[in-house]
Amino acid sequence: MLTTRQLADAIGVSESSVKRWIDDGRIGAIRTAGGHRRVRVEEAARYVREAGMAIERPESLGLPDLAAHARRKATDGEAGEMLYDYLTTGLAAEATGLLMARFLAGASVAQVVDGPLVQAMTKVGELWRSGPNGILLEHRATEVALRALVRLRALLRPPGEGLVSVGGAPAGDPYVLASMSAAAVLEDEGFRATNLGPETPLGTLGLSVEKLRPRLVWISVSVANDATGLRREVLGLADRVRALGGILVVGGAQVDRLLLPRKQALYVGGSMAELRAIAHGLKLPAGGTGG
Ligand code: B12
Repeated sequence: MLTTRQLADAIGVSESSVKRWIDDGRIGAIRTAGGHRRVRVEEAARYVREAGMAIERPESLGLPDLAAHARRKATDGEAGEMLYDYLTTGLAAEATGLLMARFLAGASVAQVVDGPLVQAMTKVGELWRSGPNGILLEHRATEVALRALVRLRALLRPPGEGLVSVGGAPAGDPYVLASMSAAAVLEDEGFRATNLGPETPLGTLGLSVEKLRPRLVWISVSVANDATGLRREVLGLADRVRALGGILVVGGAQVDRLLLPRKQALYVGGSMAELRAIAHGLKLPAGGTGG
């Protein structure tokens, strides 16, 4: 929770302005027992994005350096190159700062992932051909990117009353970033997201569907060694999800190998932007999206 002073310092305005914006409802706040206004970091982030403000002193919000990135106004390609350098040299704070700066400047989580993160990881993916050191860098880059994503998720709206979603990557699939990204994208759309992560047997995902009754279930497929078996399992899960009133969205680098049919309540998506659009459709009044 931020004090009005901390928030004012961070965005470079007077404390009285922050108090006024709270009192006229532009910034959500709670009152302490002693009557002081306190603002959640997620609410501060929402306000900064919507008002198009710059965070001049991110350290007041406990955030890493954002100003350097905010000033650069880099394209997705340039940001991807920078991120690649941060990920492969282990600069987690810089990687976090880059992703956050773009988000706070108004990009959606989907744009941040589909853009710079995928650019950087695609380049990381060329390293393994040059030997074991490449695989080491792949692991390290993934770890650094994961830390940045976790911190970005902390800026997203607190879950509250949002629609429920759950997902993961199937057994035999060790990839962590895609499923974590899906969770962050859904949270950015106001969903409550439970990421079961990599190596989740689809039977286990099915059990959590029965328990949580999600409106949206996602599967991220980066490995499809047994495409026929996985296809069968995915279709089985799709039936279970549909029977309980939800939809299943399947994506990931290897999803095309499953040759999934067009089916009611089963969607195949190629990017985080598509996941976001599908999720957005679910929030519209009935009839908003087709099956
Ligand atoms: C990190 C990484 C690894 C790490 C994974 C660490 C971890 N715990 O996550 C490790 C070191 C384990 C690894 C291992 C291997 N890897 Co690897 N890996 C990668 C790398 C560099 C990044 C993957 C990643 O996280 N991307 C970031 C995410 C966010 O992007 P994404 O997965 O592309 O997802 C996007 C879309 O698919 C979509 N999406 C994803 N999920 C979902 C879900 C839904 C619902 C929707 C709608 C959309 C969606 O949106 C995302 C954003 O646009 C890729 C390179 C690349 N081009 O992707 C290679 C890559 C996937 N690996 C590859 C290879 C060859 C291997 C190895 C065989 C050899 C090696 N490099 O060590 C082993 C095999 C592992 C196995 N068990 O099968 C190849 C695969 C080639 C192929 N087509 O089969 C790639 C493409 C590298 C390359 N250019 O050769 N790897």
